[in-house]
Amino acid sequence: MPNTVVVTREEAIAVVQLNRPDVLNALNEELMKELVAVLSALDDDDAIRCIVLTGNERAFAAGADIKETFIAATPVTMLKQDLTANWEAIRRVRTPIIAAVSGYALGGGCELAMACDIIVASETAQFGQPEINLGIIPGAGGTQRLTRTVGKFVANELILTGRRVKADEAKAIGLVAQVYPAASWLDEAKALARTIAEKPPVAVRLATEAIDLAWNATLDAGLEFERKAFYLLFATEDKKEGVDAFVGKRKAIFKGR
Ligand code: DAK
Repeated sequence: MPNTVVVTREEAIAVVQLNRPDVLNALNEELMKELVAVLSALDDDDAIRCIVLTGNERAFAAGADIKETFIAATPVTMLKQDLTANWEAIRRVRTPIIAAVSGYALGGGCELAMACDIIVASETAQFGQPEINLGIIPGAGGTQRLTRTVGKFVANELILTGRRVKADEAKAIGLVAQVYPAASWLDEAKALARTIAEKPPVAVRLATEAIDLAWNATLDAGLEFERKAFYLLFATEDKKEGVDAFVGKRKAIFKGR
């Protein structure tokens, strides 16, 4: 049983809650390891079609655990620890992950949300990359993912000042897909997950892979992948089911085949 994350399965969706509330879900090594183990296990489970990653009302995560990770760290200890391995493992998860953010998503917390496929937020959410105030810079993808998301000029302003942005601004700059009322943010995130869980899983997977490629590849390579993925889906039972259901004016039931 993990100590620092709580997993709840609700039919085809799973909710993974970061659970170090006393330190605003600061990401220490134990939490990162447990998070990777939990996400990888859910990813291997065909019954789970969408994951909601969340914290609590006060914090999604306030970043790396500064006390545990940074006080005694040297370049060599950090290199040996290979902190990046956990983040790479999260990136390899193919089941779509919705980051449902309430309260603080700072530093590594913001980077963790950006490692997910969709970010939704409570109106109380605050995002930021405050590393500059510690004499460092984002190290888990922030300079790259935030810049690809909001562009160079907004990214520089946020990363060089450490300024926090509230939910509405985060939505306006494209970091957040939806802002929900504080009373219902998690229910809304779960409803979104259920909607995605009803879609054809192979198409969902190929769509997220293609969208990720838009960050990584040239336009030609991305278009080529999209085209092949599009053709491939014509071999699935779910494509036949989706088209048959449309023609028959009924709801499609997708099986991931
Ligand atoms: N680490 C450890 N403890 C933390 C913490 C953190 N990041 N954030 C909060 N806490 C603890 C506080 O120390 C406090 O503990 P006690 O004093 O009660 O023992 C408790 O949580 C409650 O926090 P506050 O008392 O400070 O609460 P406030 O409401 O006054 O303030 C705050 C909330 C979020 C504004 C404030 O706590 C804060 O500024 N926290 C630090 C935020 C921050 O600077 N985050 C960025 C850290 S750097 C990498 C992977 C990851 C990273 C880098 C590389 N690789 C793969 C290479 C990530 C780096 C970072 O995230």
